[in-house]
Amino acid sequence: MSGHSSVKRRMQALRSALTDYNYRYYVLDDPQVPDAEYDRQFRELQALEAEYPDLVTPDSPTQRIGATGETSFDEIVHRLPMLSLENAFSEDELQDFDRRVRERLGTDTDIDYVCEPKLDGLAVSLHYEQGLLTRAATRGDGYSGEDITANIRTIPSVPLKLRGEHVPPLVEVRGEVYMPRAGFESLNGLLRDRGEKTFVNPRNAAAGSLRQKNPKVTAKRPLEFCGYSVAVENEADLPDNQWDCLQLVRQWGFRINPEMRLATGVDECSAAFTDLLNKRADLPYEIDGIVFKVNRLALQQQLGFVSRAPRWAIARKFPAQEEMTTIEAVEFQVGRTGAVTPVARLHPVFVGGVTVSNATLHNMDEIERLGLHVGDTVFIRRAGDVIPQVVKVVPEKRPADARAIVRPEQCPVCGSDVIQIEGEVVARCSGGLYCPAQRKEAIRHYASRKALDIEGLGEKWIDILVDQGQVETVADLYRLSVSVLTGFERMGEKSASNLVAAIDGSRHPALWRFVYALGIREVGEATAKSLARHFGSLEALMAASDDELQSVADVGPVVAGHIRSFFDQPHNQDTIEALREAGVQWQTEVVEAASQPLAGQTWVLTGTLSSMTRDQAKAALEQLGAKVAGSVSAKTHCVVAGEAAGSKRTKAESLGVEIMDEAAFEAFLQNHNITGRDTGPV
Ligand code: I6G
Repeated sequence: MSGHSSVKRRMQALRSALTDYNYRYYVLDDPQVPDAEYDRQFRELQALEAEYPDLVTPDSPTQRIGATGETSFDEIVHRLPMLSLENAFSEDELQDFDRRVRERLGTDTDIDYVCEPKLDGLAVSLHYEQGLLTRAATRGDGYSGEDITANIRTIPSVPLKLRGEHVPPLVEVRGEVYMPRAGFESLNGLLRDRGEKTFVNPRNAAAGSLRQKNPKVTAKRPLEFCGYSVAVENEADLPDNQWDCLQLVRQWGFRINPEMRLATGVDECSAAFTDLLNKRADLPYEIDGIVFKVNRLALQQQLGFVSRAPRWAIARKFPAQEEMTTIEAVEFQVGRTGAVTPVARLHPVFVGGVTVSNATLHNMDEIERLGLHVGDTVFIRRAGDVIPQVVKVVPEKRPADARAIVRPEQCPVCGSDVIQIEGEVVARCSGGLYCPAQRKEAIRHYASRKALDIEGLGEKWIDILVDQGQVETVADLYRLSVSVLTGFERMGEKSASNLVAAIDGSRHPALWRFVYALGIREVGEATAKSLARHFGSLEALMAASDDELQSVADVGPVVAGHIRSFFDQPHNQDTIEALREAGVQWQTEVVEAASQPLAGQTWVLTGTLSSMTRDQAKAALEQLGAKVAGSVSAKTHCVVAGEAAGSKRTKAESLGVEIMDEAAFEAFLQNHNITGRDTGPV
């Protein structure tokens, strides 16, 4: 007796929770639980109702085909109800389905099934009268849906007129409206940039896009349509099996799913399931399972329907890509380039086929946008091979002791200041030369060709030297000896002495190369050259105020901020001092303002020059103070056009920008006492 009443209470709780979830999902567009959780509770209620039929109530969410949507679109009553599909969550459930099909048909022979990916979108019904699209409806509660004709007409893969000569007078094509992954990512990126709420998944995005009051908004959304069934008034107008019906749908101008295939018997269905599951991450759209349909329409008719689903079809579901869990902590990681990234530590959860216990949070803006606290219940999404993401917080489930998330002021790895320049979303550790997290990247950059050009010091050696504790900062490179290096496996005497010689040869770099080699954020080759020219010595650059830095061409407030915070870190200062002590002596530059006649000007090189290389021409122009850009604009001062100059020359002509041919350019350089082949450091 008490068992019966506790079952009754459980059923009541499930009914009320499911009704609430439906309302949040369909009316408020704001799901409160992931689909997988909804499905679990729905199935639990279904199972209890099957066991205790006297406890079924007419308002139970199981007693309707689907859920009611918002009523602000006109209502359309479906000619034939739009059913849903029975789900199979295991191999056993699929085998059971096939057995039931064969039992009902009274046959032992293998059944032919059409296997089709189940797109994660929204089912819609399209009506064509005399070949013309006349109305489109959502599934709604299965008996009537919403009139979304105006929005559907904006989807390019929906034909407005059916192709072909002999189209039946009334055709209904059903299928899925969905948003491909790439479109979903760019839409969410756009919404994020605008500080607007993003969509949890492509299906949510497709639903939100279809329910727009203004079709112009829908038209901008990357929606697609794929057909999966067809009905006509006179059955004789259709082939006698599902496969051929879909070929006809394709001939009328629809997209049908290219992954569709035929299987004979349930074992081939299982193989199709495994194949598709393996392909899932590579498909350009999301799928949540595979649908198996008895191919012959006569057999479909014989099987008929049960409550809300056809007996001749089943959806074998894939592992859910969204689940719910809680945030146990948020930690901050430092990447190779110093980016300080928050990472959520999760209560482990099985999602997208694996157990997940960490999720990236990208940056502090993302945490703010989500309104995330430690202790929160969240939706985790793991789609394809991408890193698991937190896509939604459920504020109703926030515990009283939830904690706000604060970005650390100091790098959790090296203790240097963490800097976030205004207008930038990423916070960074400013101990670039010293921070262990950035060590390898700092050394790789220092040794790279455009920096100190230490030949032979590639990533492989940097890994070994750092991992073996021989090198912590770039200054340690100068202490390496042939005997230390030959101690490593696969390092012969000759390559060891070559590497030591290459390191030794880097002791007297031009100032700009040294400044570039420090790896200050956003200080590339051109900016390093401008800084070297302007300040003449490292001491002057290190002591420069923010205003002085900003007086240099190319240096705005952001770059000036990066330079200042780099030189302000004691660890970076120590490393520069250690370099000096190790015998590294950058050359001081004395550059008179008068020798920079092109200062502030932007030049463009195009076509082939016969007397010098592109790099030589660039170096010569930079020596005269010009910035060399890759494209022509109204701000370009002059274009040097060599042989076979093309569109850049044409653009310069149309903008009235001065153009110099090779002879004029050579004369120009000679006038300034420069030969194009002079590529030495400026
Ligand atoms: O919701 C659905 C998705 C895909 C379907 C469906 C389908 O075929 C590939 N087929 C039917 C018959 C139904 N729903 C009712």
